[in-house]
Amino acid sequence: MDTWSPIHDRPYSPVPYRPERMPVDESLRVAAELRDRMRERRTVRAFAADPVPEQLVLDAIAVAATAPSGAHQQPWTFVLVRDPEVRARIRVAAEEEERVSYDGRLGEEWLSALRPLGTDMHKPHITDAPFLLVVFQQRFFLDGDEQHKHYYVDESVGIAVGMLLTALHLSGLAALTHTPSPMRFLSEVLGRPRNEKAFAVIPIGYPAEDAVVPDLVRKDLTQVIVEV
Ligand code: IYR
Repeated sequence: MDTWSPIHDRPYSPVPYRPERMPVDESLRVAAELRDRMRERRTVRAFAADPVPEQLVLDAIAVAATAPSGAHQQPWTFVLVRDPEVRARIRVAAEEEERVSYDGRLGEEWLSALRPLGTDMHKPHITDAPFLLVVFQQRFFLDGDEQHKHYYVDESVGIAVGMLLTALHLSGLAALTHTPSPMRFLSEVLGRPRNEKAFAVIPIGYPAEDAVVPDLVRKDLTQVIVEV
């Protein structure tokens, strides 16, 4: 298999793309099943200690890494943090930032938007979930001393994380999209290069037996679709 390297100086050669056409009735069945399964996805904040096969996480990352990206620059790095000591340091730093945030840095409007969810500065999942994945966005590509700008980085990495969450859910796993703010400490603790910026911290595992989630209601499709 080819190893990827950035292309600046020549067009990609066109290659045929002829996926087998799915019969419409099968498409409809798959789409409805996927819709119903994805309606069961919930953000989980309490994880069971039960081990998770690492392959499930690696396969979900593989799915995320197929996301479309600006100029096909694939501006993402997935850091799978195994070292318990590193995880402990991330938790301490994240809880320190969150304490300042919840103590007022977020501002009253933001804090009242969060109140219904009942979140607070405590982030036990950072150390307690079986896996911790930290997603970084590559703001530019570093080629020795040369820098090449990346395009649509937020959009590309956001799509990749959406695909990751979908893959995890369809594999039977639960996850939390945690965005401590500011996240600069993650680059330091994880030793990431200067072209990378933390995007999200994603604990992964099975929900704890006594896990609860807020009684949320999703918008009805009539509230999110406009047909013109
Ligand atoms: N980053 C904080 C606050 C927070 C912000 C939003 I917007 C949320 O949807 C949830 C939490 C935290 O993780 O607690």
